[in-house]
Amino acid sequence: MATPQPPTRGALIVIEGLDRAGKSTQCSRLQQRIPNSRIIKFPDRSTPIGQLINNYLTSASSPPLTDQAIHLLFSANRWELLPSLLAALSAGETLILDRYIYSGISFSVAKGALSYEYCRSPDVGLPLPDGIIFLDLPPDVAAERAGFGGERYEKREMQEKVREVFKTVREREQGEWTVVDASASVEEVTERVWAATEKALRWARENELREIE
Ligand code: DGP
Repeated sequence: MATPQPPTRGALIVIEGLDRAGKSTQCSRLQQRIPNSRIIKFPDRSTPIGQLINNYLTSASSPPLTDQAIHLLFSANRWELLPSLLAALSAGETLILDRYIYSGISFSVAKGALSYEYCRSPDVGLPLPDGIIFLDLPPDVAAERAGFGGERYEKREMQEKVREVFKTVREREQGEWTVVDASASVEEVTERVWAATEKALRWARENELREIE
């Protein structure tokens, strides 16, 4: 009788980009195509830590949190979900993350007061994605999309800075990066995102999950 095999692990796929780049749409489309998959959105505003983050983003915290405090809360929000992420991956579920540590570094560095090394350090030890897809969109195009402008960071100048820092992040951070021009049609973006995802799914079938160093 054949010995039952443990399930192969799920893949960890990250979609990153500026605000209004189309991340949520692409995450849903991926989720529809990948059997046994789930979207995890960061920040997860439903937890107590996530509620503090939500208050900050909607300018409801008074006095406002310092740059250091909010930076560490964003990271803590990822760490608090880690046990459930690892359990899902080892049960064979593929996770599609809508933002991850790369937003964490880019938004905080873009504010100007915190160094790159400081910003990346709290996330060291979290799982390294099998593929990171960056939806690239000039901030002036993003600004024309519906819904732009409501929250703290959704200002054109800030988004320009974030886009610049993301370039450094893509050069410095390990992992398989794919940049997709998000100003193309939704269908074209979907196909490019899918091509990168297929590679990540293959990688995950053949390789152990690693940690961010
Ligand atoms: P979203 O819920 O995806 O609209 O993200 C909320 C805002 O917070 C958005 O402007 C991007 C920013 N953001 C997301 N993750 C982080 C993070 O880890 N650190 C910082 N400083 N900002 C983040």
